[in-house]
Amino acid sequence: MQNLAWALSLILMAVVAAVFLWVVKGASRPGGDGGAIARTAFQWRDRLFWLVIAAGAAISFATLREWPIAGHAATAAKPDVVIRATGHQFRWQLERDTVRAGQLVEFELTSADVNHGFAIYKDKNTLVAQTQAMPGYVNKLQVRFTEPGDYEVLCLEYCGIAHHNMRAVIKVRAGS
Ligand SMILES: [Cu+2]
Repeated sequence: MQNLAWALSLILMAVVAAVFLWVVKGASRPGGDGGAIARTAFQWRDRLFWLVIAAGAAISFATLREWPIAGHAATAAKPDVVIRATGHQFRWQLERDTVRAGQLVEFELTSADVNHGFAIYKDKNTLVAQTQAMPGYVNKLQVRFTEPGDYEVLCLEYCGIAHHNMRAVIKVRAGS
């Protein structure tokens, strides 16, 4: 479904771009009096237009090539521990809740009902990592806990009346 939506979006974007280029190509040049100045202005506008397009393409290519979220596809390293986790209204179900400091832990997140936000906190206010837990999808989140301690898991997506009760604890023991 997602792939179909993506393909349709690409096709529609191509159609819009083609219509746009066709209109640009067919647009008439200014004529009449004041022609020389207007022509120069239009020439500059044309050049600037293509310059902006080229700059936009180059900047997009340079900045979007690397996926900015760790733990996806080619950037993902092989984890030491995999923990399957499921969000429910209104609790977290973790396959295991104890790991060792220094291990690369991969959470495989999904949801049994609605969207939840799986967020791992160190202390009260430091967000360590987060991703969405979505029904029908498995989202992978890789985390390397460097410091031992208790890490609290909270829900970052308002998912219903007892959303605030969605708490779990990941215990990170000192590494061996
Ligand atoms: Cu929630």
